[in-house]
Amino acid sequence: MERTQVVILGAGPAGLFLSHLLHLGGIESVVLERRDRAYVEGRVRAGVLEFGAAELLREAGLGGRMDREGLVHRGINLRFAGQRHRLDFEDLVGRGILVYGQQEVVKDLIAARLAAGGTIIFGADAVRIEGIESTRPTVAYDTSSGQGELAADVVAGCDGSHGTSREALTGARRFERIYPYAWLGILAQTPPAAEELIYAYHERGFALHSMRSPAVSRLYLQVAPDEELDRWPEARIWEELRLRLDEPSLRPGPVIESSITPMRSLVIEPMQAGRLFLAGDAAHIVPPTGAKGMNLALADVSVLAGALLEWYRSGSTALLDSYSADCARRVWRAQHFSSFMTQLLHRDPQGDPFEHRLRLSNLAYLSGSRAAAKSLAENYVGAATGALG
Ligand code: RFL
Ligand code: PHB
Repeated sequence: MERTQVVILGAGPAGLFLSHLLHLGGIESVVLERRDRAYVEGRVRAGVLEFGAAELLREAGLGGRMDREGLVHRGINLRFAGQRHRLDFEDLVGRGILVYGQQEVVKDLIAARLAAGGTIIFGADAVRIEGIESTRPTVAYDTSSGQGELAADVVAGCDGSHGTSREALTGARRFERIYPYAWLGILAQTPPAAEELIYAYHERGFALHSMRSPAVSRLYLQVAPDEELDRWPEARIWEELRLRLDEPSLRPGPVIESSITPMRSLVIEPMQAGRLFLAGDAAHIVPPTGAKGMNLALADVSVLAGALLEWYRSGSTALLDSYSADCARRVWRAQHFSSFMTQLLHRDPQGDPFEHRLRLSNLAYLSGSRAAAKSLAENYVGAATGALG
């Protein structure tokens, strides 16, 4: 059986960043990833980095391409009742956000790990975690050429929302909420219709205008949770975006990628049992409306890496013991904010007129009151817990 110090399940932002931070601290790890490298690098997901998350990447020496190609945004726009209102985050809370695709973060992390001689085993599906209550847990994994097994001091479950590590975490509580909405997302070869993000609340449903570069737009539409992509030919998607976003400069362009994502909130607590630690989507899922998922994943593993380094250095388990509680504060704030943004901006599927008027009232309040706008800004940029700098 092979041996390493930390075995990490999953080469998403959480697993890769953890492996990188451990390496910087002189600790060896092996990353097991179910998919192949091209798949992982091509998967289109999140786009917004909080100020603090971008800073964490910079501090770890990963800011080069991010700062050259990432788009600095000072604020976002809310659109409702036929008007667009800008929330200027820099003015409200003194910081903005960085629009840089998750797949770019993942590419940068893989390149850094491989350049430093790190081990990422692609095509390795972790199937069994054993011995988490002992000092020598093991992970068995399947590859196309047979089964392998790794022994380690610690197992980090960074295997996302459909991984296996969550099931191995015995005795944890599960908090969950399902929403009656899904997002149809497209990546399109067309210049963004505006400089910043636009969150649009419309009688036809929510729409979001985002981007990846000056030539590539990322756009989303609220659809029913059981909606099928086949029912959305490109012409229908563009027409619906035109109606809901109401941006005269929105131009249809070739669609590079499209997918439908159901929305839910989930927290597993505590995020640890014995020598198994969960991080990122394996431990918690947020609906994407608050743009928090990738940021939470990066924040979790920076706490976990710090705790592991301290343990290897001094033998003290104090930081490992408080890992879950230390993360929970940020996780629950993000859960509340993501749930709030989701309820605020999505059309009630029953079309309840009372709900509609409540949403319009709150949107008007957020656009008109500096105190209300400041609260949203503080949460959006990740300053509401004070924990990310
Ligand atoms: P990931 O990225 O899902 O990575 C987990 C990895 O584990 C692998 N895996 C396994 N490997 C080995 N053995 C097994 N048994 C395995 N099971 C799974 C998987 O193949 C995968 O490579 O989780 P991680 O690292 O925790 O990162 C979390 C983020 O990916 C996620 O929170 C964000 O994408 C959420 N999200 C957003 N987050 C933001 O911060 N800002 C955003 O603007 C934002 N927008 C979004 C989003 C997610 C979206 N979708 C598609 C869910 C927009 C969308 C549409
Ligand atoms: C994205 O650019 O993909 C994006 C931006 C903001 C969100 C969700 C996704 O709230």
